[in-house]
Amino acid sequence: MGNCTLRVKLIPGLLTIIRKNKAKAREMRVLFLGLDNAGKTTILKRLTGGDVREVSPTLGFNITTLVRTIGSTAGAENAAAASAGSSSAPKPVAGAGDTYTLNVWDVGGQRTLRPYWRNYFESTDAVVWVVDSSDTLRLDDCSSELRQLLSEQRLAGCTLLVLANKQDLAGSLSMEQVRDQLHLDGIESHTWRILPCSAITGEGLDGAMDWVTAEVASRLYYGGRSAVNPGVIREEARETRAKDEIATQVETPDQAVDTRAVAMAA
Ligand SMILES: Nc1nc2c(ncn2[C@@H]2O[C@H](COP(=O)(O)OP(=O)(O)OP(=O)(O)O)[C@@H](O)[C@H]2O)c(=O)[nH]1
Ligand SMILES: [Mg+2]
Repeated sequence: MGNCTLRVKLIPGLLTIIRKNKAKAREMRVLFLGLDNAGKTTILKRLTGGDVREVSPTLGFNITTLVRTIGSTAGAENAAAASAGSSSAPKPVAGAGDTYTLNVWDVGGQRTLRPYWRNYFESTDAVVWVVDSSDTLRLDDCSSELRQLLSEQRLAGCTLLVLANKQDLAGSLSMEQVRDQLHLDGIESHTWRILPCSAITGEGLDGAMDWVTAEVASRLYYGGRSAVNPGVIREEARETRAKDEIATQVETPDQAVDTRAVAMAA
């Protein structure tokens, strides 16, 4: 009986400590999606200092951990200022100087793999939608896949960053042209930005990742759009997430690759 009382008193205390520690860890889950050949894996290779010439189509998914420190103003605000579209004005960078761990899921975009995307939706804080700006023939396909994604209940409330990739290629559409072709101005369900980049030269990537990190951080950790007590919300989300990740790995196609690249990107 005495033992039982002690346990009842200890468990809530332990839970509080665990919650506080997890909140301090400041993690976020980011999903990299887009049509095949858009450059998702190459962008992540570039951000982690890997060899961008050694990239092959992703047949399952890759998990990459990015550790990023938000700049005081430079990256995130410049990115916001350079971007087009979202009606919200650039806002101060939440938690400048704070470090965040981004658990990034890079999922293969081939048509046969797209039905599996839904296995990765749960507890996603941000979607990075990568576009091959030189692939003008598939922009309609790209647009309708994005629409479908944004209508997903489990992605409601997450931040959307659209990357107009391959800006180094002559003949690529500009960021504004990609924004128009994808009808981004009509998006009211999600906070979004479009930014130009090149995975090959690396241009635009840091600013873009700073923006998405700052945006998610402001919501999760600084009382942005999200409600009270983000630490508790995060803890609950994480418990669900752990269960989902186990399920996801079971449901992923046989060819699934799980390459863990841990990078100190910031
Ligand atoms: N010129 C140029 N080529 C790029 C750029 N980004 C990616 N590529 C090339 O585009 C091809 C596809 O890149 P991936 O990173 O494999 O594309 P992905 O989106 O991961 O494709 P899936 O894994 O099939 O979904 C590769 O040959 C890359 O070298 C870029 O910014 N500029
Ligand atoms: Mg890939």
